Parts: sequence; structure tokens; C-alpha cells
Amino acid sequence: GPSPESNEHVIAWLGQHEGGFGHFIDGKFTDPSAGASFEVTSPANGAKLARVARGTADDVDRAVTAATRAFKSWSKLAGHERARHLYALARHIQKRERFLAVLESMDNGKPIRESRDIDIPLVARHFYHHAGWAELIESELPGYQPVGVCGQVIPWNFPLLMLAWKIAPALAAGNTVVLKPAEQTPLTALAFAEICREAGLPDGVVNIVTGEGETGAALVGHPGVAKVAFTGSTEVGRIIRRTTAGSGKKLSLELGGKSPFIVFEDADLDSAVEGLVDAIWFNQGEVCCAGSRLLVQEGIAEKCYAKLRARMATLRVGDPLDKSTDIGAVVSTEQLERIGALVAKGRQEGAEVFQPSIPMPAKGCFFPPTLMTGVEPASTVATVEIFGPVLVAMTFRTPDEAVALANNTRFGLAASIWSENINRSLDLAARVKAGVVWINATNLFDAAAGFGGYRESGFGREGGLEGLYEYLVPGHGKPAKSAKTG
Ligand code: TXE
Repeated sequence: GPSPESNEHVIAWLGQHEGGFGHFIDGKFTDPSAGASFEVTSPANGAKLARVARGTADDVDRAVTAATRAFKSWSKLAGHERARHLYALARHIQKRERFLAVLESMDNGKPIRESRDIDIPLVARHFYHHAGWAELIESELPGYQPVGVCGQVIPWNFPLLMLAWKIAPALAAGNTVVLKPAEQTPLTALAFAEICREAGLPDGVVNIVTGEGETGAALVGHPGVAKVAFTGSTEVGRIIRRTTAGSGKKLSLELGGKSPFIVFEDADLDSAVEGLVDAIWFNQGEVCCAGSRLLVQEGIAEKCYAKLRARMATLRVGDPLDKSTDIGAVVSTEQLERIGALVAKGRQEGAEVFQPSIPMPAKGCFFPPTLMTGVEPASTVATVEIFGPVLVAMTFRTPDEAVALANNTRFGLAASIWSENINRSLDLAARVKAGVVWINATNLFDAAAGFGGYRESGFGREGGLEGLYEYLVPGHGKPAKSAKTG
């Protein structure tokens, strides 16, 4: 069962903040009662978790002002001094990893096994990795300079991990940050604000302003912001690209996907089926690079579906805090309804819908693992991002047909190829238009590897050296001066 010790810590922490959370600006939390606020609930049971502030343009302005002031000294720190701060953040995250994992699962609905073993360790890893870069930038990338104040807007599917992907490289490169977490899942970002204080990060280097889309728009549009980084829907990405056009702001967008998962007749089918479980049922399928389109070679399609259906019947859907849960709650009732509507649309379009008869919780935002076969390549469910535990399957005959189907999408974030013929897989990998291609694997991430999309999946990379360049601008040919610090 769940770990009572850490659950109690989280419940006590939420209790301490019963009066609500303010924004984190210039190293201090603002008064939570000062303005409008909204409730944050657990998608697993509807329980109220907290009340958080709805950021106004004025709040955003105060945060940008604090970040601008902090930039003057933070950007002039020697790289090894910034590294010391990033290492401290990484260590404090590790110290509170159980707390953060439980809080994340309560807020987002994801299984504790995933937040504990994947999200939070990757968060710490991201800060450690970028601490290393903070030390090396001066010598390895001479002439590069930080951009300035970064305005960062993140989604709800990996709340703390998306924060780490945004904040760690920004700080390593000498920038300061104003970040807006998603309205569905702001709590680990607020816990991170506390961690910044505990770790002794200078005031104003990281600012967290909570709120909904309007708050995000105010941040993106603020003239004091020099770099905008966004992860979220393609629709909002389009708005942000339009509103920042001509502003001179640096921009990176990480948007949706409809990634192909290609299985050839010669694949190790059992491994491929396990790969699929990870590709589409990890994090309830609320993953931008989810392998949500199964493309399977005709000769093994029925065998593959049969194995998959049998495996689906063993998945456990339920309480995110239960360690045996495979699929937790989807993030909100809106998302639940959206997924349900798309599956209904698939049925209408003639797809065969399979859902295993497994126990489902009576209440909460739960959706069963779903497989749709006989899907037409041009249908809605084959083209639109569902962002839920729903796999759509199509068949192909030849490798060329597999490539054509794989690229038959507006997106291009990820792809996964399963075959025992490595030459063919490598040949295909080069022809599939996707930012990342995995062979006989899926969902592999590392702070040292750039991640990002083609086409409507966005542009810019996060992680790796490419990710670091997103937070740097070419300077005047000489390294940033290392000032003495007190
Ligand atoms: O995204 P939004 P939503 C996809 C996925 C999902 C769909 C809708 O298909 O079902 O998008 O999700 C902030 N200016 N992805 O509605 O609205 C918002 O407050 C500035 C894929 O939740 O894009 C939140 O912090 N910011 C994706 C963030 O944008 C604005 C992850 C994302 O919310 C804004 C999430 C505006 N005008 C959803 N409007 C991925 N790539 O992983 C909203 N926001």
C-alpha cells in the first residue's frame, strides 16, 4: 500500500497552507489573501488540496521586475558559483523526493510508482546535469551570454519535470526566471519555491506566478521577458508564436504529438507489447511523445492485438498512491470528457473499440486502457492527439508504407521502431520525421539528450547542448567576466 509516512508529510504541509498559496516573487511568498484565487483538487477523488492565487498582469510585472533585478548579479556570478547553487537545488530535491513524489501524484493523479521512480529522479538528474554545464559554459562556450529574464509556461502532465527542464538550463546559462505552472497542477512548483529558499538561491532568480491562461499570456507578452519557453497545446503554441512575433524575444515551443509505434513481423513481439504498455499507458497516456499510433505489419497484426488485449486485462487502474497501480487518474474532468468524446468519435468512424473488463474506481477521473483497431488513417482518432490511455492501431505491408503512414501527421515529436533487423530500423529512423526515434525501446529520456519536435510539434530543443543554446545568445566574442562574489 501507500507509504503512510510521506503521505502524512504532504497532508501536514497542505494543512499548513490551508489559507492558500501566494505567488513566489523575489524570494518571498506574497500574501495569499491579496487577490483572486482558485481551488486545486485531486483528480483521483475530487478532494480539495489547496487554494492558489490567480496571477494578474500586475503580479507578473512584479515578478519580472524582481527577475530583472536579480539578473544583474546572477548573470555575473562565476560559473562555478552558479553551479554551487544548482547542486544545492539538486540535493534539496533529493532530500525531499518522497514528499515531492506523493504531492505530484495527489495533484496530477499519476501512479506513485512513476512519480517516485521516474519523475522526481529525472528532476534531480536535470539539476545535477546543468550544474555541470554552469561550470563549463565559460570555458566551453566562450562568447556566449545569457539571454535575460525567461518567461516559462508549463503543462500539467509532468509538472515538476517540466519545471526542471525549463529552470535548470536557464539558470545554468545565467538567466533568471518567471515560471507559470499549469492551473491543474501548481503544487510541486510551489514546493520547489520553498526549496529555492531552503537551498539559499538568491532572491528573484526564480519566481513562480500561479494562474490560468491569462496569467500565462501576461507573462509571455511582458516586454521585460527576453526568452519565452512554452510546453503545452499546439493551439496555445500558435497563439504565443503570433503574439511574440516581431518582439525580438527568443522562443521555444514543445507542443503535441501523435507518435508512431512501428512493429515489424520480425520484431520480438513480447518486448514490443511491453513497449506499448510503456508507450501509451505510462502517465495515463498524457505524454507528449506517447506512442499513440500503433502501426503493425499486416501478417502479425491479429497476433499482436491478441497479446495486447491479454496484457491490457492485467493493468490495474486506480488510486495513484497505491504502489500496485499501473494507470492512475487523468488530470481533470475536462480531460476525461475530452478523451471519452474522442473514443466515441472513433466508434462513430467505424473503429473497433476494446476495453478490458477490469475493476474501475466508482469515482474520480479514471479512464480504462483502450485499443482501437480498424482505424482509417484519415480519421479523427488517427490524426488528433487524444492525450489519454487510448491506442489507435493501423496496419501496413511494406517498410515504405510504414514510413508513409508514420509521416502522415501534422506532428513529429517521437517514433519507436521494433524489428530484429537493425539495418532496416536505422534506415527507417532517418526517414521518419520525428525529433527522437527509439529502436526496440520507447520513452527513454536523459538530461544530456536534446528533446523536441518537427512541424506542429514545435521547435527548439530541451536537454543536451542544443537545449542550453536556447538559453544563450552569441555575445561579443569574449567570455562573460567572472566577478568576485561575496
Ligand atoms: O493545454 P494548454 P491544455 C495538449 C493535449 C491536451 C491539450 C489541451 O492534447 O489534451 O493540449 O491541454 C497555459 N498564453 N497538451 O488545455 O491550454 C496554461 O495555463 C500563455 C500537450 O491543458 O496549452 C498552461 O500552463 N499561456 C502538451 C499551459 O499553457 C497559456 C501538454 C498549457 O495549457 C495560454 C499539455 C495563453 N494564451 C497539453 N493559454 C505537451 N506538449 O506535452 C493557456 N496557457
